[in-house]
Amino acid sequence: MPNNNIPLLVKELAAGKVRAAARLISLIENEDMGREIIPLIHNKEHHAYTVGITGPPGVGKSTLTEKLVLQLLKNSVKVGIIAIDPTSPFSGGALLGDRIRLHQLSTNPNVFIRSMASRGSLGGISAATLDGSKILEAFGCDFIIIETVGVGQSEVEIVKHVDSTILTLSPGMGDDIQALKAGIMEIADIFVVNKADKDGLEKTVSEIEMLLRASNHNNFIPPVVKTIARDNIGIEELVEKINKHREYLSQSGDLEANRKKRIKFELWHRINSIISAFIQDSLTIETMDNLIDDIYAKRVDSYSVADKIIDKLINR
Ligand SMILES: Nc1nc2c(ncn2[C@@H]2O[C@H](COP(=O)(O)OP(=O)(O)OP(=O)(O)O)[C@@H](O)[C@H]2O)c(=O)[nH]1
Ligand SMILES: [Mg+2]
Repeated sequence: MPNNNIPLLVKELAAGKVRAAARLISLIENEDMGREIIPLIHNKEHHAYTVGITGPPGVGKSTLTEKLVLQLLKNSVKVGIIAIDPTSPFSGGALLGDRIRLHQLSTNPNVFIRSMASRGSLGGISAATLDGSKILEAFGCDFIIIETVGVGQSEVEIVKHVDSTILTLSPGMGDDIQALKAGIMEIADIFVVNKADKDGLEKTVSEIEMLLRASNHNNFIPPVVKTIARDNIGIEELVEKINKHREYLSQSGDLEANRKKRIKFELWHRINSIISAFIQDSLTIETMDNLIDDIYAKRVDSYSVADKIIDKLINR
């Protein structure tokens, strides 16, 4: 029977037991137990640096992640990887996880790999993913890499939750790059053009640089790194650029400011969900139906009804 003794699991997590980390993340993801687990975690000294890797399907994000992690491990750090699977009714979101588990990282004791579904509503990234990365931080990871597929608005929400965002593209994506203009160009901290062995590399790089010049980057100009992830080429430079961005964030004070912004966002999300659950619990279906009838018949308006519901709850 799987272990559900949360205090014990949290203790084992602090001691670096992989199985405890895995079990706790499952409890958070599948049983919605973040509320029970996260308050028990007290690892005040340790901060993990979080990196998001996003980009269109098949550009080589997982290959890049693997090589990046191997490079980071040279400085003997502990790395956590969360691969976010788009939840599909067919795959159940397990496909990427299976694939990523196949490679050589999965046997390294300093690497923790986890695949999680993208369902949920913290703006594209699930609340469970955020709690999952808290578990990995408590587990002692120095770096946490989150891989997400896609360049649509909801997928790139990842940037609101990590310290550095890497947008991965590949040669021959002319039209796609044009389409990226809105939003993502402004949010990526580092651009990677992977599959640099393919035709059209320089064209893609110069298109990105052109768009970058036209967009809004005041202080930190995102570098464009060419990689051949498959052959481990360009990865050292990528690590260098990540470290540079990290340094910039630390020195400018943005690292702390951005993290506090994320805490604010998360805190409001929690407050809002607790309040709505509370209000929903306090309203019977019958009361709700009556109120709807009243609004329908124009006896009253929805603003006044909402105010009344809140007033009643606060003053009772
Ligand atoms: N030619 C070439 N192929 C590469 C390179 N890097 C990765 N690939 C190949 O590209 C394919 C897709 O790689 P993945 O790492 O799975 O790409 P991904 O972006 O994680 O894919 P999804 O998670 O499915 O979106 C694989 O067959 C890789 O071997 C590269 O630098 N050059
Ligand atoms: Mg992948």
